[in-house]
Amino acid sequence: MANIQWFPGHMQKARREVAERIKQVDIVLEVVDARVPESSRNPMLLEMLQQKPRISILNKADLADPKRTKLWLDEYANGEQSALAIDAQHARQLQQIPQMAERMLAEKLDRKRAKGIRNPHVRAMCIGIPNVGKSTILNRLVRKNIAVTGNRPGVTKNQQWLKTSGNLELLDTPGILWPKFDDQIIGKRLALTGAIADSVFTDDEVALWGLEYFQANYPERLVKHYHLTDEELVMAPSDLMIRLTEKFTYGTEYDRAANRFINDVRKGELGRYTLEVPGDKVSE
Ligand SMILES: Nc1nc2c(ncn2[C@@H]2O[C@H](COP(=O)(O)OP(=O)(O)OP(=O)(O)O)[C@@H](O)[C@H]2O)c(=O)[nH]1
Ligand SMILES: [Mg+2]
Repeated sequence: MANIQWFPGHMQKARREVAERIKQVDIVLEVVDARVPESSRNPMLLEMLQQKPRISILNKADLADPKRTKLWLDEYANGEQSALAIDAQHARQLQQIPQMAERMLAEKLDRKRAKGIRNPHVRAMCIGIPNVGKSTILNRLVRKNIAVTGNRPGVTKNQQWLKTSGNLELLDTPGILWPKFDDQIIGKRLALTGAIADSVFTDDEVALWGLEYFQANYPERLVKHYHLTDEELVMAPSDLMIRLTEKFTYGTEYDRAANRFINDVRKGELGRYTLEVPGDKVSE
């Protein structure tokens, strides 16, 4: 369910449900897209967390620019925010999740052990905007441990705790929240990666923004993939789009060219990329 339309009623319901489930866990796994780590965060999660510990999981790291992923991880570390970069699709770095959770909850677990609980569990849930990979993470983590631990007090009947390795128990239903919509740049970053419905912006708007971003940040990728000359590389994005349309032999079908560029970016044809770095301004 990649492209939910969020209406105020939906948001309120999602918020209520997530707030209810947060109460049941020891730690929250905030899943974001490593290509847009800030823009793919839900704006309200922080206040919903109250005092609950959180690990920010930069998923789809296989698609993101590794240098920039490192910048982001350093930024989080500086802010004393626990964060991990993983590739759930190919099950890379996943075991860091239970390990980090146990480290963060060491005191609480020790207290439980002191009370005689021999093998205390860590309860967690994935939270994030649509399409960031919450279900993939959940499935990968429980792959060999589908066994359900049964009903426990305080857990509604239709929710189950799924066992993973490392004493981690995951709530079976991830919390789906909404992205930040109120900002044009954030919206375009999300649109270019395919995180929000294609109806929010026109292909033309998204492609022009994306072209400009790649011209400024990854010019060599444009040169390599579209065989751009030096002169083409510095054209105004709208002129470059016209030039690309010609190169694609699409006549005057600019929208078709815009759509092709967007799909090339999303499919990774232009390489691994990240559309924001720490400290980027958020408003246009
Ligand atoms: N390349 C890559 N793709 C991923 C990764 N994780 C998930 N995906 C893909 O991203 C898409 C969305 O993954 P889901 O796990 O369904 O995402 P979700 O957050 O559960 O989405 P909703 O249920 O709609 O909220 C799927 O096509 C996955 O195969 C990853 O680490 N790398
Ligand atoms: Mg899902």
